[in-house]
Amino acid sequence: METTIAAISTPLAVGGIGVVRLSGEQALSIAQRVFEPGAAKQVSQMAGYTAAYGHVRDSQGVFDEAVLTVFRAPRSYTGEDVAELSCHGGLYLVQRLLRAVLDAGAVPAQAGEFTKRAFLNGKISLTQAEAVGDLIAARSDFSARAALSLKDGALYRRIQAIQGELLALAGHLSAWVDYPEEEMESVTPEEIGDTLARAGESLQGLLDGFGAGQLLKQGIDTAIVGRPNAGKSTLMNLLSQSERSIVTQVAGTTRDIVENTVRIGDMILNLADTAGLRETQDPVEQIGVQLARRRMQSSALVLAVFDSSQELDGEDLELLKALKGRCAVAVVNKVDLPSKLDLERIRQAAPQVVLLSASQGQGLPELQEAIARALQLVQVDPNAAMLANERQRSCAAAACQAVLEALECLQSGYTLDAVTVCVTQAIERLGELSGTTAAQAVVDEVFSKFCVGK
Ligand SMILES: Nc1nc2c(ncn2[C@@H]2O[C@H](COP(=O)(O)OP(=O)(O)OP(=O)(O)O)[C@@H](O)[C@H]2O)c(=O)[nH]1
Ligand SMILES: [Mg+2]
Repeated sequence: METTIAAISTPLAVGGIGVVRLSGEQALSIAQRVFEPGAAKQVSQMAGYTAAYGHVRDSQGVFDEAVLTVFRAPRSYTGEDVAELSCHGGLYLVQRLLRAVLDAGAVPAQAGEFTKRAFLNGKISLTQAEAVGDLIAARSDFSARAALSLKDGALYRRIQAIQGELLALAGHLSAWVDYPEEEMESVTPEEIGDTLARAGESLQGLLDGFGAGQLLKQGIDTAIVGRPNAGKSTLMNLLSQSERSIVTQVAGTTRDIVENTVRIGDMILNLADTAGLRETQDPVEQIGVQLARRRMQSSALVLAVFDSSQELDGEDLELLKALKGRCAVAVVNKVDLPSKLDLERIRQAAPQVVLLSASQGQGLPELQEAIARALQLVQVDPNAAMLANERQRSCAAAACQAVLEALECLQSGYTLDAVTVCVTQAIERLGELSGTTAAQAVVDEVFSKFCVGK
């Protein structure tokens, strides 16, 4: 018999209510042991999607008021009987309630075990289960919308469609291989080629969108660089809306890298404010400058800050050169002061140039737009089918590779056996992606990343 699992499903923190969730065959009988309904209700008689007010008790007696919500199999999150006990939120009460249900026969749920049961009971696909994790982890509107679309099955449907076509093709192919003498009027080599090419394109489309989607979800590593005193730390603070970095009029103020994650519109930027770039004798500052150069190299986006009240110097020109071919925005700062710098020179070197006063906030919307343009991410549609993580990407990449190999076999006149082998491989990889044929280890790995109680 399957165990009945229990866990605290709300954060372990002080709050209005705290929820202990039970799932499994014994969910209602265990709930009955710890919950006393207020009215003359019987827990065992409660229908699905109903709630009852009452009290919770353990061996010491009644310790809180609670509401019991009942979900009957298969119409529940996990597909099993589910009971949710909501008591007052608070570290002590919720843990005491959990202990009470464990004493009454439940076993502690593993991380993600509720969602894993939903998957094993066929309530959701593996990609939809992953979406639940993504939804919980979402830090921006884009991430939340992308996760919701994954949860709604946008990716699953796209994968199913590709898999369906390949399965039909594999059927034709194996008939052909098994009965070569029969006339196969239904498919021609051209049609096989077309089907394979379509599947390949569809998979390639998903793979192409992966990088941009990931960047938007996890944040874009962004280095703020430039000469000492250009206003890098002031820009950091402006974007952070707080005094994150120390700002002084002393050139060489910032030494260590100061990091902060900020949300700008739909984008998450992992900002790094760095030491001003210059030749210096100060050993501490030297290390800071080295760190700054290295961070600039490893970042996906560079915000290069120039002081418009100063003429461009050698260091500025070096920086402009280093921006070539990079995803970068030249930020011409201190435009509230009389301008001395050669703006044309910057415009020639950098594709995105923004005039800003970091201390006064003027030019911030333009900076946001320039960043979006530099990243060319504005056209990523969070509602479209999108690969959500590395696991999904590698399955899709392997499937795509197999499809291309099938196409190659077909075009170079190999036997249809060879084509069939490749198509079968592609189907298997897609099954792994959506979870229909995923190995136990893969499934376990997916759910181990969840929090307990989900
Ligand atoms: N007028 C004006 N002053 C600014 C502006 N932005 C920054 N400053 C001033 O410029 C000076 C240097 O600013 P910081 O932000 O510390 O410059 P930084 O680039 O971080 O300098 P280091 O850390 O030394 O490399 C401070 O006195 C700021 O108040 C601006 O937009 N307008
Ligand atoms: Mg600074």
